Amino acid sequence: MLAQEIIRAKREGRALSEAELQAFVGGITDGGWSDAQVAAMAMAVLLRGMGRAETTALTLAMAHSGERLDWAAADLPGPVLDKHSTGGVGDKVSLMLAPIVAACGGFVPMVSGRGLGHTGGTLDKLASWPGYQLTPEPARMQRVLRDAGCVIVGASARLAPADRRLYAIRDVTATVESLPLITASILSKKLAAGLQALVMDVKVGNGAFCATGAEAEALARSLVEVAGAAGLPARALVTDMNQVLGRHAGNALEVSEAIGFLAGTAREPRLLELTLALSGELLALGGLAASAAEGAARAREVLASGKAAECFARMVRGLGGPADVLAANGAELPRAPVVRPLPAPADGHLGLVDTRALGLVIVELGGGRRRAEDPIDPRVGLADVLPPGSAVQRGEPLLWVHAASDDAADAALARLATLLCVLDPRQARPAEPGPVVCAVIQTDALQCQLFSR
Ligand code: IUR
Repeated sequence: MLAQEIIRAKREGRALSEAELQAFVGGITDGGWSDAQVAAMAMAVLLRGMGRAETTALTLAMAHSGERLDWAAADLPGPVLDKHSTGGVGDKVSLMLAPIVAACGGFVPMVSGRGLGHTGGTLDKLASWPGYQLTPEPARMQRVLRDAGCVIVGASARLAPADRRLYAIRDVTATVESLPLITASILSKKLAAGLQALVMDVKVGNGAFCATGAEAEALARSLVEVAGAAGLPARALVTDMNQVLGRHAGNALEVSEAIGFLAGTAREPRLLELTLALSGELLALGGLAASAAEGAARAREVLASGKAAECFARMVRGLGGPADVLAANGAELPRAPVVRPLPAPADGHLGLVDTRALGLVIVELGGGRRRAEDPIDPRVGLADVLPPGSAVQRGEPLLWVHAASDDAADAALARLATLLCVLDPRQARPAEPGPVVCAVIQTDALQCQLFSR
């Protein structure tokens, strides 16, 4: 099958056969297709689209392009479950959801990515601890999963290798924004990880990849339908990303917020609501709760009892992080040498904020990457960020900048002063943040009870 003939077929808008899609993925994986051919195909898909059956065939071919994790031999006494987020500023939900689901009887082998752009990656957050093993040997990963119920690690290059090459080419050819290619990219890695159910958090808003509700819903539907067709029961929540999620954004700051959340010292209400909602959906999908509401109630119980915190501590210890992460309460995390407030310029209420721009301030501080090979400074970020709509008095901190130097703090504060505006209540109505969970997307055909209770 000639690559150029397959590209031509898609260019003309024809639906590709399973065999043609397998040839495409095979060519990506073994180098049989050149970068130019892969890029031309990506552009043809972006312009012509793909039906659900095509997207499913592409996703499965990519999932089978390398190693696949198989948990059957591990004989785990519960379902293997996972979560994916399309990424947001301050989104540290995975750090809490994995141990919550573990404490409820699930097993969560979470293969996470590094961040690129204005949203942070879970892996970068955990890399804040110097000893934490991001890519343990498979035997260690299995041991920690069995012992703690969850293990958050980086993807091995051998898992869905077709996605690695295809994503790198999409990234430099303006072909990232293709629904079928995004769907296949996200799901191929999750399918290769051998899951039994998946919950997805599709973010919408000014800090998200999807700016509008319609875009987010289309992506959520594509993900849920293709996952189902590929044999992976899945649901997606469309959730708000028009403000920083939780109080802190920045790697070590977010880990410290997650520890406080699990230990019960501070649970920011929107972060709590979203964490419970996603956990509840996943527990229900995995058969560990009769409904999402019952799952959320169970999640609340294991948070209150400290069981979720124990699972997190066991995972961190098992992967070489601090021996007792809860007792230390984040003390081992690296801290920025410069911490400065952004004072409110006047009395009033905080207006809506460009969340993506806040994320880019963290990148400028050194807490994110511009290019894949950039190093990360785990210490920096924004702390105690007040939510839009907050009533503030002149001089009160709107947030705190954690920076590596005075110069970096000055530059961040100057930029932030233009992003966070305090409105006079006599002239403008206070901003009213929308609900955290905007929609739940599931396929009616899928009633998945994997494990009888
Ligand atoms: N995350 C992925 O894993 N793949 C994609 O294409 C995008 C985000 I966009």
